Amino acid sequence: MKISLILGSVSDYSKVKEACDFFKKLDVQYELRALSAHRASEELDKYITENDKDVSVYIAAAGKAAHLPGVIASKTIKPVIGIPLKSSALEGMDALLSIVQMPSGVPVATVAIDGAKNAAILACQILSISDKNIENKLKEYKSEMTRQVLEAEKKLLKEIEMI
Ligand code: RP5
Repeated sequence: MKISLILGSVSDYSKVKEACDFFKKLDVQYELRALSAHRASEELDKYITENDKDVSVYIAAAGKAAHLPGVIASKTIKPVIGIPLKSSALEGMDALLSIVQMPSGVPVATVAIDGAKNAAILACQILSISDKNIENKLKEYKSEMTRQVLEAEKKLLKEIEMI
């Protein structure tokens, strides 16, 4: 089983690289495709039909009138995470509203504008329900995050002479 990360355009790659880096760090299998819902709709449909049985979670990233996550959600019962991207004059609000306002019955779990890393973490959390190895790696990741936050707090408090 794998994570499928689909982009609305190859121009979106730089915005999702941190998700790819996170998957590599945790050694989680993923596949990257760029299949626009508007400009490659037949290829997108074919890809989902042929790969759905092997996909655990879809992540779809798109900017502007971002219909990609919703279209994918209409074709599968696997969880779909949408990443609205800032790629137009509307600063990503267009993509956010396009992705988050799904009709009842067809959910897309929407992360923040340009929130690729959280999308990757959420996808791994979904996989961790049935994968102990990913669960352990996520626990390590969260512990390290907490350690860094507390270290940063201590450094600040020392700098401003509160401790
Ligand atoms: C959206 O339009 C894509 O997801 C991308 O964010 C934006 C621009 O795409 P390109 O014109 O660079 O292919 O559909």
